[in-house]
Amino acid sequence: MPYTTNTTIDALARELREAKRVLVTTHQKPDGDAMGSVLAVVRACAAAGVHAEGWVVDPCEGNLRAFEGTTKVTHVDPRAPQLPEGEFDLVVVVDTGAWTQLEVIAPWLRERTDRVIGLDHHARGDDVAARRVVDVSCGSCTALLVGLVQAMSIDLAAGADGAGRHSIAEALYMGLATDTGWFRFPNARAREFELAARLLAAGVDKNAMYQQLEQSSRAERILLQARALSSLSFVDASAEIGGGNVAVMRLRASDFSETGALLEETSGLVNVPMEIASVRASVLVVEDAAAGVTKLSFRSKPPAMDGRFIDVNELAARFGGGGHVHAAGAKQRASIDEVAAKVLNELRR
Ligand SMILES: [Mn+2]
Repeated sequence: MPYTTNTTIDALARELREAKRVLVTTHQKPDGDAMGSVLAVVRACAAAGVHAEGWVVDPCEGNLRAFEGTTKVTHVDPRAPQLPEGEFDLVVVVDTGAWTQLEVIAPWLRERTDRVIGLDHHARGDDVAARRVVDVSCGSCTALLVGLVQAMSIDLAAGADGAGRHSIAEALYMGLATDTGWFRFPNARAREFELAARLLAAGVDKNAMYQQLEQSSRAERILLQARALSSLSFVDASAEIGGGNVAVMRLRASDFSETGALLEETSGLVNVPMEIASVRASVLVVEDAAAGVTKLSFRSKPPAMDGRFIDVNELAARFGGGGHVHAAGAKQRASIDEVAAKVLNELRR
Protein backbone atom coordinates (compact mmCIF):
# COMPACT_ATOMS: atom_id res chain seq x y z
CA MET A 1 0.00 0.00 0.00
CA PRO A 2 1.38 3.43 -0.88
CA TYR A 3 2.10 5.81 1.98
CA THR A 4 -0.65 8.32 1.24
CA THR A 5 -3.67 9.94 2.84
CA ASN A 6 -6.61 7.55 3.25
CA THR A 7 -8.99 9.73 5.29
CA THR A 8 -9.63 13.41 6.00
CA ILE A 9 -8.44 15.84 8.65
CA ASP A 10 -12.09 16.35 9.63
CA ALA A 11 -12.56 12.62 10.24
CA LEU A 12 -9.42 12.47 12.40
CA ALA A 13 -10.54 15.56 14.33
CA ARG A 14 -13.85 13.82 15.02
CA GLU A 15 -12.08 10.68 16.25
CA LEU A 16 -9.98 12.76 18.64
CA ARG A 17 -12.99 14.66 19.99
CA GLU A 18 -14.87 11.41 20.59
CA ALA A 19 -11.96 9.56 22.22
CA LYS A 20 -11.62 9.04 25.97
CA ARG A 21 -7.92 8.34 26.46
CA VAL A 22 -5.42 9.35 23.78
CA LEU A 23 -1.70 8.52 23.55
CA VAL A 24 0.44 10.67 21.26
CA THR A 25 3.83 9.48 20.08
CA THR A 26 6.47 10.24 17.48
CA HIS A 27 9.84 9.08 16.16
CA GLN A 28 12.66 8.13 18.50
CA LYS A 29 15.12 10.96 19.27
CA PRO A 30 12.44 13.61 18.74
CA ASP A 31 13.42 16.93 17.14
CA GLY A 32 11.59 20.26 17.44
CA ASP A 33 8.88 19.31 14.97
CA ALA A 34 8.27 15.92 16.59
CA MET A 35 8.04 17.39 20.11
CA GLY A 36 6.00 20.36 18.88
CA SER A 37 3.58 17.97 17.17
CA VAL A 38 3.18 15.79 20.26
CA LEU A 39 2.61 18.80 22.53
CA ALA A 40 0.14 20.41 20.11
CA VAL A 41 -2.05 17.28 19.82
CA VAL A 42 -1.99 16.61 23.58
CA ARG A 43 -2.95 20.22 24.30
CA ALA A 44 -5.69 20.27 21.65
CA CYS A 45 -7.22 17.14 23.21
CA ALA A 46 -6.99 18.67 26.68
CA ALA A 47 -8.76 21.80 25.41
CA ALA A 48 -11.47 19.53 24.03
CA GLY A 49 -11.85 17.84 27.43
CA VAL A 50 -10.22 14.58 26.27
CA HIS A 51 -7.51 12.93 28.39
CA ALA A 52 -4.29 12.82 26.38
CA GLU A 53 -0.62 12.27 27.12
CA GLY A 54 2.61 12.18 25.17
CA TRP A 55 5.03 9.25 25.03
CA VAL A 56 8.48 9.63 23.42
CA VAL A 57 11.72 7.70 23.24
CA ASP A 58 14.77 9.77 24.19
CA PRO A 59 17.34 11.23 23.68
CA CYS A 60 15.48 14.53 23.67
CA GLU A 61 17.41 17.77 24.07
CA GLY A 62 16.76 19.80 27.20
CA ASN A 63 15.90 22.94 25.26
CA LEU A 64 12.97 21.04 23.70
CA ARG A 65 11.82 19.59 27.01
CA ALA A 66 11.66 23.12 28.38
CA PHE A 67 8.58 23.64 26.19
CA GLU A 68 6.56 20.91 27.90
CA GLY A 69 5.39 23.05 30.81
CA THR A 70 2.70 21.06 32.61
CA THR A 71 1.81 18.97 29.54
CA LYS A 72 2.22 15.28 30.41
CA VAL A 73 4.91 13.58 28.33
CA THR A 74 6.56 10.30 29.34
CA HIS A 75 10.22 10.03 28.27
CA VAL A 76 11.56 6.54 27.74
CA ASP A 77 15.23 5.60 27.88
CA PRO A 78 16.02 3.49 24.76
CA ARG A 79 18.61 1.50 26.76
CA ALA A 80 15.92 0.39 29.26
CA PRO A 81 12.81 0.55 27.10
CA GLN A 82 9.32 0.33 28.61
CA LEU A 83 5.95 0.35 26.90
CA PRO A 84 3.08 2.76 27.61
CA GLU A 85 1.15 2.00 30.79
CA GLY A 86 -2.61 1.79 30.85
CA GLU A 87 -4.96 1.48 27.92
CA PHE A 88 -5.85 4.03 25.27
CA ASP A 89 -8.76 3.99 22.87
CA LEU A 90 -6.86 6.12 20.34
CA VAL A 91 -3.15 6.36 19.52
CA VAL A 92 -1.78 9.22 17.41
CA VAL A 93 1.56 8.93 15.61
CA VAL A 94 2.93 12.26 14.41
CA ASP A 95 5.88 13.33 12.21
CA THR A 96 6.67 9.77 11.11
CA GLY A 97 4.97 6.70 9.73
CA ALA A 98 8.01 4.44 9.56
CA TRP A 99 8.40 1.32 11.69
CA THR A 100 12.19 1.84 11.77
CA GLN A 101 11.67 5.11 13.67
CA LEU A 102 9.28 3.55 16.18
CA GLU A 103 11.32 0.51 17.21
CA VAL A 104 10.55 0.51 20.95
CA ILE A 105 6.79 0.96 20.63
CA ALA A 106 6.34 -1.00 17.37
CA PRO A 107 5.17 -4.31 18.94
CA TRP A 108 2.68 -2.40 21.14
CA LEU A 109 1.37 -0.46 18.12
CA ARG A 110 1.05 -3.62 16.00
CA GLU A 111 -1.36 -5.02 18.58
CA ARG A 112 -3.58 -1.94 18.25
CA THR A 113 -3.41 -1.15 14.53
CA ASP A 114 -7.12 -0.35 14.24
CA ARG A 115 -6.81 2.30 16.97
CA VAL A 116 -3.78 4.08 15.46
CA ILE A 117 -4.11 7.27 13.43
CA GLY A 118 -1.25 9.12 11.75
CA LEU A 119 -0.44 12.70 10.74
CA ASP A 120 2.77 13.16 8.81
CA HIS A 121 4.57 15.24 6.18
CA HIS A 122 7.19 12.70 5.07
CA ALA A 123 7.20 11.02 1.67
CA ARG A 124 7.94 7.53 2.96
CA GLY A 125 6.30 5.44 5.59
CA ASP A 126 4.64 2.14 6.39
CA ASP A 127 1.25 0.83 7.49
CA VAL A 128 1.76 2.05 11.09
CA ALA A 129 -1.57 3.94 11.17
CA ALA A 130 -4.85 2.49 9.93
CA ARG A 131 -6.12 5.97 9.11
CA ARG A 132 -3.72 8.74 8.17
CA VAL A 133 -3.24 12.12 6.56
CA VAL A 134 0.12 12.55 4.83
CA ASP A 135 0.85 15.94 3.27
CA VAL A 136 4.39 16.35 1.92
CA SER A 137 3.59 19.94 0.91
CA CYS A 138 3.67 20.95 4.59
CA GLY A 139 6.95 22.49 5.73
CA SER A 140 6.53 20.84 9.13
CA CYS A 141 4.21 18.29 10.66
CA THR A 142 2.89 21.08 12.88
CA ALA A 143 1.88 22.99 9.72
CA LEU A 144 -0.43 20.07 8.99
CA LEU A 145 -1.68 20.05 12.60
CA VAL A 146 -2.87 23.68 12.39
CA GLY A 147 -5.68 22.30 10.23
CA LEU A 148 -6.41 19.54 12.75
CA VAL A 149 -6.69 21.98 15.67
CA GLN A 150 -8.98 24.12 13.57
CA ALA A 151 -11.12 21.12 12.58
CA MET A 152 -11.44 20.28 16.29
CA SER A 153 -12.77 23.87 16.79
CA ILE A 154 -10.02 24.57 19.32
CA ASP A 155 -8.50 28.05 19.70
CA LEU A 156 -4.80 28.12 18.74
CA ALA A 157 -4.08 30.18 21.86
CA ALA A 158 -5.55 27.50 24.15
CA GLY A 159 -3.36 25.95 26.82
CA ALA A 160 -1.34 29.07 27.57
CA ASP A 161 -0.26 29.66 31.17
CA GLY A 162 -0.45 32.99 32.99
CA ALA A 163 2.68 34.21 31.16
CA GLY A 164 1.21 33.31 27.77
CA ARG A 165 3.60 30.35 27.32
CA HIS A 166 2.99 26.66 26.52
CA SER A 167 -0.01 27.23 24.26
CA ILE A 168 -0.97 25.04 21.31
CA ALA A 169 0.29 27.86 19.04
CA GLU A 170 3.72 27.80 20.73
CA ALA A 171 4.05 24.04 20.13
CA LEU A 172 3.02 24.47 16.50
CA TYR A 173 5.50 27.31 16.01
CA MET A 174 8.31 25.23 17.51
CA GLY A 175 7.86 22.62 14.79
CA LEU A 176 7.38 25.15 12.01
CA ALA A 177 10.40 27.25 12.95
CA THR A 178 12.82 24.37 13.53
CA ASP A 179 11.85 22.26 10.49
CA THR A 180 12.19 25.28 8.17
CA GLY A 181 15.52 26.37 9.71
CA TRP A 182 13.80 29.45 11.10
CA PHE A 183 12.14 30.11 7.72
CA ARG A 184 15.35 29.93 5.65
CA PHE A 185 15.05 26.49 4.00
CA PRO A 186 13.27 25.93 0.67
CA ASN A 187 10.30 24.40 2.55
CA ALA A 188 9.50 27.84 3.99
CA ARG A 189 7.01 29.02 1.37
CA ALA A 190 4.21 31.57 1.40
CA ARG A 191 1.94 29.22 3.33
CA GLU A 192 4.50 28.63 6.09
CA PHE A 193 4.92 32.40 6.54
CA GLU A 194 1.13 32.74 6.62
CA LEU A 195 0.90 30.10 9.33
CA ALA A 196 3.68 31.81 11.27
CA ALA A 197 1.73 35.05 11.14
CA ARG A 198 -1.36 33.32 12.51
CA LEU A 199 0.61 31.71 15.33
CA LEU A 200 2.24 35.03 16.23
CA ALA A 201 -1.23 36.61 16.28
CA ALA A 202 -2.26 33.82 18.70
CA GLY A 203 0.37 35.09 21.15
CA VAL A 204 3.58 33.20 20.32
CA ASP A 205 6.65 34.94 21.76
CA LYS A 206 9.07 34.19 18.92
CA ASN A 207 12.02 36.01 20.46
CA ALA A 208 11.78 34.09 23.71
CA MET A 209 11.41 30.87 21.72
CA TYR A 210 14.45 31.60 19.56
CA GLN A 211 16.52 32.27 22.64
CA GLN A 212 15.34 29.10 24.34
CA LEU A 213 15.85 26.89 21.28
CA GLU A 214 18.93 28.35 19.60
CA GLN A 215 20.76 30.45 22.18
CA SER A 216 20.76 28.21 25.20
CA SER A 217 24.10 26.42 24.75
CA ARG A 218 26.58 26.03 27.55
CA ALA A 219 29.90 27.82 27.13
CA GLU A 220 31.56 24.38 27.15
CA ARG A 221 29.88 23.58 23.84
CA ILE A 222 31.36 26.63 22.12
CA LEU A 223 34.80 25.88 23.61
CA LEU A 224 34.52 22.38 22.14
CA GLN A 225 33.58 23.88 18.76
CA ALA A 226 36.75 25.98 18.91
CA ARG A 227 38.75 22.76 19.41
CA ALA A 228 37.01 21.09 16.48
CA LEU A 229 37.53 24.09 14.20
CA SER A 230 41.21 24.31 15.07
CA SER A 231 41.55 20.67 13.92
CA LEU A 232 39.94 21.48 10.54
CA SER A 233 41.73 20.16 7.47
CA PHE A 234 40.72 19.82 3.84
CA VAL A 235 40.99 16.78 1.60
CA ASP A 236 40.70 16.63 -2.18
CA ALA A 237 38.16 13.87 -2.73
CA SER A 238 38.73 11.42 -5.56
CA ALA A 239 36.63 11.80 -8.71
CA GLU A 240 35.11 8.40 -7.94
CA ILE A 241 33.27 9.64 -4.85
CA GLY A 242 32.29 12.95 -6.45
CA GLY A 243 35.41 15.09 -6.18
CA GLY A 244 35.81 18.49 -4.55
CA ASN A 245 36.82 19.64 -1.14
CA VAL A 246 35.93 17.67 1.98
CA ALA A 247 36.34 19.19 5.43
CA VAL A 248 37.57 16.86 8.17
CA MET A 249 37.51 17.71 11.89
CA ARG A 250 38.46 15.56 14.88
CA LEU A 251 37.74 15.68 18.57
CA ARG A 252 39.76 13.61 21.03
CA ALA A 253 38.74 12.50 24.51
CA SER A 254 41.09 15.17 25.88
CA ASP A 255 39.11 17.87 24.02
CA PHE A 256 36.06 16.86 26.03
CA SER A 257 37.80 16.53 29.39
CA GLU A 258 39.73 19.81 29.00
CA THR A 259 36.69 21.87 27.92
CA GLY A 260 34.16 20.09 30.13
CA ALA A 261 31.88 19.56 27.12
CA LEU A 262 29.64 16.49 26.76
CA LEU A 263 29.49 14.10 23.84
CA GLU A 264 25.97 15.23 22.89
CA GLU A 265 27.24 18.79 22.60
CA THR A 266 28.79 17.90 19.23
CA SER A 267 25.31 17.99 17.63
CA GLY A 268 25.22 20.29 14.61
CA LEU A 269 28.98 20.76 14.67
CA VAL A 270 29.60 18.77 11.47
CA ASN A 271 27.56 21.38 9.57
CA VAL A 272 29.81 24.33 10.40
CA PRO A 273 32.45 23.76 7.65
CA MET A 274 29.61 23.50 5.10
CA GLU A 275 29.49 27.31 5.25
CA ILE A 276 32.70 27.31 3.17
CA ALA A 277 31.89 27.76 -0.53
CA SER A 278 34.34 25.15 -1.83
CA VAL A 279 33.42 22.47 0.71
CA ARG A 280 31.20 19.73 -0.73
CA ALA A 281 31.11 17.46 2.29
CA SER A 282 32.11 17.49 5.94
CA VAL A 283 33.27 14.70 8.25
CA LEU A 284 33.50 14.86 12.04
CA VAL A 285 35.56 12.17 13.78
CA VAL A 286 34.87 11.89 17.51
CA GLU A 287 36.61 9.74 20.10
CA ASP A 288 34.04 8.29 22.51
CA ALA A 289 36.37 7.02 25.22
CA ALA A 290 33.59 5.79 27.51
CA ALA A 291 32.11 3.52 24.81
CA GLY A 292 35.53 2.62 23.41
CA VAL A 293 34.53 3.63 19.89
CA THR A 294 35.22 6.33 17.33
CA LYS A 295 32.11 8.00 15.93
CA LEU A 296 31.78 9.47 12.45
CA SER A 297 29.31 12.06 11.20
CA PHE A 298 29.04 12.85 7.50
CA ARG A 299 27.22 15.67 5.71
CA SER A 300 27.21 16.71 2.06
CA LYS A 301 25.68 19.50 0.01
CA PRO A 302 22.98 18.89 -2.61
CA PRO A 303 24.21 18.60 -6.26
CA ALA A 304 26.23 21.62 -7.37
CA MET A 305 25.78 23.39 -10.74
CA ASP A 306 27.79 20.60 -12.39
CA GLY A 307 25.35 18.04 -10.97
CA ARG A 308 28.02 16.37 -8.86
CA PHE A 309 27.63 15.56 -5.18
CA ILE A 310 29.10 13.27 -2.58
CA ASP A 311 26.91 10.38 -1.45
CA VAL A 312 27.76 10.19 2.26
CA ASN A 313 25.39 7.27 2.76
CA GLU A 314 27.74 5.24 0.56
CA LEU A 315 30.79 6.68 2.33
CA ALA A 316 29.37 5.82 5.78
CA ALA A 317 28.62 2.29 4.58
CA ARG A 318 32.38 1.76 4.11
CA PHE A 319 32.59 2.25 7.90
CA GLY A 320 29.66 -0.02 8.68
CA GLY A 321 27.19 2.85 9.00
CA GLY A 322 24.62 4.60 6.84
CA GLY A 323 21.82 7.14 6.75
CA HIS A 324 20.82 9.41 3.89
CA VAL A 325 22.58 10.66 0.75
CA HIS A 326 23.43 13.98 2.43
CA ALA A 327 23.55 13.00 6.12
CA ALA A 328 24.93 9.79 7.58
CA GLY A 329 26.86 8.35 10.49
CA ALA A 330 29.00 5.39 11.52
CA LYS A 331 30.81 3.88 14.49
CA GLN A 332 34.11 2.01 14.53
CA ARG A 333 35.73 -0.01 17.26
CA ALA A 334 39.18 1.46 16.54
CA SER A 335 41.32 4.36 17.75
CA ILE A 336 40.61 7.87 16.50
CA ASP A 337 43.96 7.95 14.68
CA GLU A 338 43.24 4.70 12.83
CA VAL A 339 39.74 5.84 11.88
CA ALA A 340 40.90 9.32 10.80
CA ALA A 341 43.59 7.71 8.61
CA LYS A 342 40.97 5.44 7.07
CA VAL A 343 38.73 8.46 6.36
CA LEU A 344 41.55 10.16 4.43
CA ASN A 345 42.24 6.93 2.53
CA GLU A 346 38.61 6.43 1.56
CA LEU A 347 38.22 10.05 0.46
CA ARG A 348 41.28 9.87 -1.79
CA ARG A 349 40.63 6.37 -3.12
MN1 LIG B 1 9.11 17.12 10.68
